[in-house]
Amino acid sequence: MNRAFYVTTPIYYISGNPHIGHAYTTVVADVLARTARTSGPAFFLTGTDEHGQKVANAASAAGKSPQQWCDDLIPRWQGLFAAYHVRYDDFIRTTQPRHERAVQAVFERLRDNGDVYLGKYEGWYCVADETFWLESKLVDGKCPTCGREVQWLSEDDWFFRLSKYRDRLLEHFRSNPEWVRPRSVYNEMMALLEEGLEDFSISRTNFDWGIPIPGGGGVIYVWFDALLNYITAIGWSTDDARFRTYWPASVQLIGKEIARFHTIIWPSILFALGEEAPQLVFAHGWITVDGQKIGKSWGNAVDPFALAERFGADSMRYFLLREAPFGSDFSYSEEKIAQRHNSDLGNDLGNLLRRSLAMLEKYREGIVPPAPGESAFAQRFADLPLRVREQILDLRFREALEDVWELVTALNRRIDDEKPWVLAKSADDASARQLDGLLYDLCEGLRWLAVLLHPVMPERTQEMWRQLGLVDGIDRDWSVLRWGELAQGTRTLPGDALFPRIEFVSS
Ligand code: ME8
Repeated sequence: MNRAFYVTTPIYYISGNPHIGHAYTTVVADVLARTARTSGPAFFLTGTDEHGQKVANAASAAGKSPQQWCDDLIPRWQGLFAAYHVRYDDFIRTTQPRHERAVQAVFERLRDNGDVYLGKYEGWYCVADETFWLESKLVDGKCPTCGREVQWLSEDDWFFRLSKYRDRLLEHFRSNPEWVRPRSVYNEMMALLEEGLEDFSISRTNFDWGIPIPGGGGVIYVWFDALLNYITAIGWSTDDARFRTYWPASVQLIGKEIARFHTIIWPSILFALGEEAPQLVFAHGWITVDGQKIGKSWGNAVDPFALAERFGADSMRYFLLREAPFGSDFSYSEEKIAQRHNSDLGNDLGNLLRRSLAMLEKYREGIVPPAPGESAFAQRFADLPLRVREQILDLRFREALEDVWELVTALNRRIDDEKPWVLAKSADDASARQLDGLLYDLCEGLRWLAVLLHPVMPERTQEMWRQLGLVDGIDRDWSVLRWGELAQGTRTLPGDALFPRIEFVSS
């Protein structure tokens, strides 16, 4: 079946300014979507989570209505993604009527089939995390996740029959050991499942900033509302053909702190609706500063706009994907970003382009010479595009970049070994042919690099493409990338440095 690739990010709480952690997940999704699009249809969804008490409180502190407050913040979020060269297909806001109507339809469907029922809720609640807690889970009487005070709630609520789906979910985990990655998160979630699951409240009556429960009785719990965005955006209940094209999602990206919502509650809601669980939920690690997770409420949030401005969005994207194996935490520092920018990007890649085009200019008037024909060099890299695509779509970004860098290194080494400046001085035909072959391979290698790095660095690779004298085709299908396709006679257009050096003075 020709199903489209569908990737999602969490929808972010709109209650504050975006930080680098939000850019991280969204950039990763963008890289996946751009890579998938080279071989078929792909759909990339992100958005904002706009309901709940936290948002209502923040709006009221700012003296605005919650809707006004959200509307005022949206440009900042969308601006962040634009600043990081993210190209999503849809941006869902949970206050949009398309979403609200579909969430109400889910509620009614599950109430009709008995998976949603009326009961009494009494227990602890953390507003900052919008999470209910059992007494036994509290740490010193406070929220175990964020350490804040919790409040006691006692209300008549609608409940979701989560307990009913435990066995099915356990079976799903057992027969699909790769559906939650990394393995550490899978194991943690399995342990929770083995402990047992309790039904949970999905309605709130002590505030009204949420989707009204059909027929009255408060508003729908913000997580129940938010999780459904992944299917309301693609036409669940309104456009079945579209929905079936995309669901189940290929990859749902999340930070590991929200794994329980996405791997236990979310698939159970889907099962209750008669739908399949997503194919993969990947719970990635945290970007930390001094060992602490970066978060908007922690006072250590780093302004992601300033970072993109200072280092360039594409260098930031490269750093985020290259710095750590995807899944692990990693610490962030401007020094590390500057190092990646200056070394991998400036010295290795940027200089390769600059040197190659300068030599072509000097020795062949900037015109691409004839292709050398079959070579061991071309042979060595023949499977690189498909290998890299597989690694990216398997979320092994660091390995993919390391493999691409083998080509960067090999091309740089050929310049050092074959010494074009010596070849250019000798008058014999063999040297001239060797120089032609080398210059051709350098340009062809750079063309490949632009193609393979395009999903990661969409803007800088476009500039490489332009300097190589190329116009269309940077987003071509990687499976038909062949060494030797670069046309003889192409006029290259050397330009400014791709990654100008950034002086970094550590404070
Ligand atoms: O949890 N490192 O929204 P949120 C890496 N609205 N990624 C980080 C990060 C960090 N330090 N900090 C945040 C919510 N993230 C809910 C989600 S989904 C139906 C509802 C990223 O604004 C990471 O993807 O708190 C994390 O899961 C997400 O932002 C949390 O965003």
